[in-house]
Amino acid sequence: MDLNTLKQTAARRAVEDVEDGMVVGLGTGSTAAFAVSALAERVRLGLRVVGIPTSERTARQAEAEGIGLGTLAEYPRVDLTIDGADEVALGELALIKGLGGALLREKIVAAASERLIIIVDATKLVERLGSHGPLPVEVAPFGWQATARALERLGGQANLRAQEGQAFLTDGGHYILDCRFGPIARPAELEAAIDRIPGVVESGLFVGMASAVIVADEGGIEVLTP
Ligand code: ABF
Repeated sequence: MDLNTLKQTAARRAVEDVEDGMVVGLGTGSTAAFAVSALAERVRLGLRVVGIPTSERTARQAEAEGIGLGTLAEYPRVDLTIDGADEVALGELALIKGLGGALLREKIVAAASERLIIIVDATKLVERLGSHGPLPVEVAPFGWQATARALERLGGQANLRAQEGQAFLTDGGHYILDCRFGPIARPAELEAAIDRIPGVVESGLFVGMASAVIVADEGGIEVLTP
């Protein structure tokens, strides 16, 4: 089974939890995009939902596929958000998110949600966060070099994310520093320390937020709960 089939399998399973009349947070990334498509299929069959997109990219996809969208101003309480992740720590189900560049809106929508369902293929599971890749941290462009130095004092090697020779800009007009911390022993403590740095807008550590993680691998689907 290829990776896309696994992502689609997890996405379809998550969308089964959506009920008529729900306000649904729509995640970002290739796995979440499969969930948007699966939800759109159900909408075409008569399911009524309002989608709260976590990025401009997801908003465009959802609109193109026929899902009606709303905002957190109109719907401050989200019933269920379905989103992907870059790494999932077994056990407490803490997450690294943000390689897709949408971590701030993803975290705002997740925090407004009754339930956050994370969908991943099994390659995203780790013993300790930071084992696979960097931790993305969204920062204000002003003085980002000073913010990077402060992150390095916490032990992370910070690199400004670039795209086509320019600093990558998030939907909110911020930069992203991809920080290599190596395996992270205490994600909640690191998240709190990062949040205290002036210039940090949000970190890609999502601790204590996932209600469930749906993992697809060759053997089928497993639903992990914290
Ligand atoms: C979003 O998309 C992000 O939080 C995460 O960075 C990324 C995962 O993308 P993919 O599903 O393409 O691996 O969920």
